[in-house]
Amino acid sequence: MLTLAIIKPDAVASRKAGKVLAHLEGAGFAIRGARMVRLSLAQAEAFYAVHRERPFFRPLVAFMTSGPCIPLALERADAVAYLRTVIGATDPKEAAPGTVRALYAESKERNAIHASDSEENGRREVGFFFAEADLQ
Ligand code: 3AN
Repeated sequence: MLTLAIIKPDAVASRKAGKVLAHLEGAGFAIRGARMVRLSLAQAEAFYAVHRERPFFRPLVAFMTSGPCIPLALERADAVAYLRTVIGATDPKEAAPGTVRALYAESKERNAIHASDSEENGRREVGFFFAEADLQ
């Protein structure tokens, strides 16, 4: 099963992308797709469309377009649920010790990594960044 992760602009800017990637591989994920992209405003708004009405939508879009990020298509058994466990809670102050966000996130917004939250969203989000032919 595939899921989508994004190493967010904060982690790329602070040169933690390699550590995050190593953590994901260490957790048993195989990298099937990887890119570095700078999201446009329209792309970030479309990706986070489900959050359009939330108070953090504008700052979230501004942050996600502030610099390059690294979308990853990751494969593992039970990939979607397992990656959620590996990244930890949205707010690093609440994230379990040893999770990606506990280790590398700066704040609830600048929180190092995105992960799909359901199998349906996983399929949609992998398709947002990768054509079938791009997946290895
Ligand atoms: P998660 O990334 O843990 O699935 P979501 O889907 O609820 O969290 O939120 C999407 C993104 O929006 C988060 N990764 C985080 O960057 C940001 N976010 C969520 N809730 C807040 C909040 N209360 N304040 C600031 N940013 C938030």
